[in-house]
Formats: sequence, C-alpha cells, structure tokens
Amino acid sequence: MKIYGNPMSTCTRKVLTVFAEKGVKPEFVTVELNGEQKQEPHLSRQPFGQVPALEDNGFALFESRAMCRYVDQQLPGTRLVPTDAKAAATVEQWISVESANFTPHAMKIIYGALLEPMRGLPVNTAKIEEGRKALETTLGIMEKQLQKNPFIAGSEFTLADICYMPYIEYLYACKNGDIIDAHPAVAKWWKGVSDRKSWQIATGKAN
Ligand SMILES: N[C@@H](CCC(=O)N[C@@H](CS)C(=O)NCC(=O)O)C(=O)O
Repeated sequence: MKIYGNPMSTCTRKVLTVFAEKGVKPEFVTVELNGEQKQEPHLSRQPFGQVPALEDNGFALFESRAMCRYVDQQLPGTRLVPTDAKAAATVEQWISVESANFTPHAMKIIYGALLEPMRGLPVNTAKIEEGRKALETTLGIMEKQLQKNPFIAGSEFTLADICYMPYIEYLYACKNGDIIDAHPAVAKWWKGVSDRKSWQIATGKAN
C-alpha cells in the first residue's frame, strides 16, 4: 500500500499509527504542504487538495478515518476496530466524538497558537480561548470515561484512541497541554498511548 502524506500532518500520522500497530511500513510519498497538495497530480488523489491519500493496487481512497478502517481490515494482526457489534459501535461512538466534539476545538487552539504564527500572523488569543472553552466540555466527558476504562472505547486500545492522538500531540506542541494535564485520567491515558511504539514510529521518533 502507498500513502501520499506529510510526516507532520495529523491525519497522515493517524494512518501511519495504524500501519505501525500492524507492524507494516507502507510505501510513503511525501506531499509538501506548500501548495503541492492543491495541484495535480495530488488533486486527482485527494479532490480537496489535502493529505493523506492511499493507493492499493489501483484502489484509491482519501479521508484519513476511512483509510484507517481500510488498513485495519486489510492487514493481519490485532483488529483496531473489534468485530463484536457492541464493541465496534462503541469505537465508532468515540470516533464521532473525536471528529465532532474534540478535533474542531483542538484545531482552533492549534491554528491560533501555532499554525497562524508560523504564517507570520500574530497569536490569535480569541481563537485559542474559544477552542479551550469548547474543549473543556469534551475533556470533562473523556475524563469520566477514562476514570472507568484504560482506553477511550473501553478495555482495549482501538482506532478510537489513535484518532485523538495527533491533535493532543499538537496541543502540547503549541503549549496548551495544560488543558490535558488538568484532567488526570486523560493525562494518564495520553502518557500510556503516546509511549506506544506505533506512535513513536508514526511521529518519526522510532523506526
Ligand atoms: N478530513 C480529512 C482532512 C485532511 C486534512 O485536513 N489534511 C491537512 C493536513 S492534516 C491538510 O492537508 N492541510 C493542508 C490543506 O488543507 O491545504 C482527512 O481526515 O483526511
């Protein structure tokens, strides 16, 4: 399988973590996020001009969460989305929380504190505060869940955990990790999942 992505991209890292959990290294083609992603040939792989995109023997796929599910099903090894209907639905529930109630708020903070300043704009305090306030509700709900369970969807590490990880890494990188640390069960879970070899590989800290 071939991944067209960028090593710094949150969505690319999700997919790379799934590969690493399976012990497989995909063929990786770097797409620079300097405009290359908005031009051909990449636009034919990802019509929104974003990374990542996947190719597998003529089959093409975009959207990182769809790619994670595909890779999980195609490669042997421990399933990151369980086959049991209730367990699978619980994983999907927490991935929905991630995509609707976690990531949009986290990205406000990451844009305001890191990505806009990287483009020469001032730190956007209003955007950061808006994101932090909104994330507080979600983190409170995650805290309750993680007080009772070692992983976000229950007793096993699943795709649901992976989906949150790239955004949490960037919250720390942009010096807003205190909102994670203020939730002890979330912070403990983050420490455990981010120590996993798969995450170390996906973020270039291990081979
Ligand atoms: N929903 C898409 C989002 C992809 C996305 O936002 N990619 C970012 C990098 S993490 C990107 O390509 N940014 C550059 C751009 O939007 O031009 C997915 O999950 O794959």
